[in-house]
Amino acid sequence: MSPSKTRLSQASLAALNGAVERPAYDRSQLATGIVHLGLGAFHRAHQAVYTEALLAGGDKRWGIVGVSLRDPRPAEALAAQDHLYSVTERHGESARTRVVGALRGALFAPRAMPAVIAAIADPATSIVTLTVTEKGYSQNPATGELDLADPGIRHDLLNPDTPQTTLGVLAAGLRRRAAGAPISIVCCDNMAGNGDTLRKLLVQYASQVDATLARRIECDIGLPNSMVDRIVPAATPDSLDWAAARLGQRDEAAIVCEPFTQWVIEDRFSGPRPAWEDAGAVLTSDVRPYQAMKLRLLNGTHSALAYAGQLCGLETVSDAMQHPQVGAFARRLMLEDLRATVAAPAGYDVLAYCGELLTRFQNPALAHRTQQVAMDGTQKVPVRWLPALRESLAAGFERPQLERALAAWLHYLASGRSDLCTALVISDPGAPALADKLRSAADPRAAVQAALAQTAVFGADPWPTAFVDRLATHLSTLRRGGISALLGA
Ligand code: CS2
Repeated sequence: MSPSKTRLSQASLAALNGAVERPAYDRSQLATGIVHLGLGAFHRAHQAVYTEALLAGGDKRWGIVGVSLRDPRPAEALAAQDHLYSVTERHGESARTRVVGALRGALFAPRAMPAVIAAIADPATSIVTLTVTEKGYSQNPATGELDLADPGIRHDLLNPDTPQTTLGVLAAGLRRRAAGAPISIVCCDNMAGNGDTLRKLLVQYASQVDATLARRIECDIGLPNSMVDRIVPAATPDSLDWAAARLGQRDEAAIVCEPFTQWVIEDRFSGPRPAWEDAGAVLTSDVRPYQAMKLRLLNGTHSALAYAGQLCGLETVSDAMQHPQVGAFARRLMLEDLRATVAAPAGYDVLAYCGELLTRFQNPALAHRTQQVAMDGTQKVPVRWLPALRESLAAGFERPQLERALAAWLHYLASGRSDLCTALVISDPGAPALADKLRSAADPRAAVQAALAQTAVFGADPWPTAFVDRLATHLSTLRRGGISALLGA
């Protein structure tokens, strides 16, 4: 079959390959009830898919306007195809493809700020959802407070009507909103207490701009915590070609992800909300146990697979799982060290959850690159590894696999090369400062001490000397023999 040149659009829906599911409802009847900030693949494969089920069920209030804050490409690709895109769920040989119609608009904020602010201020909007990644909140990861030295925040405090940051955009929209129009903001990023954290940061930001707004955020706006889960690799030229063959049309915003999906949301909204529970979300009074379980077991193990995988020259998470040493290390890290730090949410079998995670990581149909998961480690490690490590050390427990993971990350940052001597692409704005400290130290012990003194990553509380010694031993093993020496030891 020759590759199709037809681009996915409203007019081309009828011509899609037969097995592809498509919106059966009238998209022109949708209202915009949701504004989403962070128009990456994750939102489109997760919250938008839950919302799509409600639209298909006849509740027309919840069309979505998506906003990109930094990257113009998603909004451009989506605008060229009437904001339609496909999601294919793949595991092994099985695949299910549907076209999602929930998106009504896509804005690139730097070019459309008045429209973004107006969308948040519109009384018909009663939900803002967010996937802006951990670094999108201008938070000092160690103190948890708003980072007033962040250049974006400094810009926005001086120019609150033309903001650049997530907090600045939210505050500008909320300020223009009538006080009596209730709204909820649902943070969908991988952070513990994500809604509570956002409320604190938004209040801290708003109190510098407008005291009344700060009070409204504190008292009137729903900011539920939520736990989101679905493995959604970034698209590649290959995944776009694969999707085009399946659709019979080009979709430059196509997503290929895993079938698994989970969303646990704290039932603490202000004003109307979509009945996401009808689409499989769990609404509950306490999300924290779910967040801790997911952040530590899934994301914690994912990061370890990413750094060990990068050092071994392994391109994808499933390659890393198949590698004898790296795969065994990841299993022990999850099942022995991290599992011991997790209290199961009511009715949960944590061992079964771990088994399912390991199967998901092995999904051979996904090209989930270790380089993608390795990004932004200075933001992720303080959420995924350090709380478990601190709690364990304080209670007198060693976590040998977690310590090896931490040493591997430090070595990855300092060496910038895999064991095969290929240069690694490290994408993390916080990495150079940490890498400099590690590199300029005289020996492994001094390097570990200098790294742990980076309070923005490791916090201000001192670390036990025996722990520092163990990390230093691991680092010298890594310097001498690479990751295989560390994992083989
Ligand atoms: C991953 C997550 O890139 C990463 O850091 O650990 O994006 C992970 O795939 C999702 O949280 C799964 O829900």
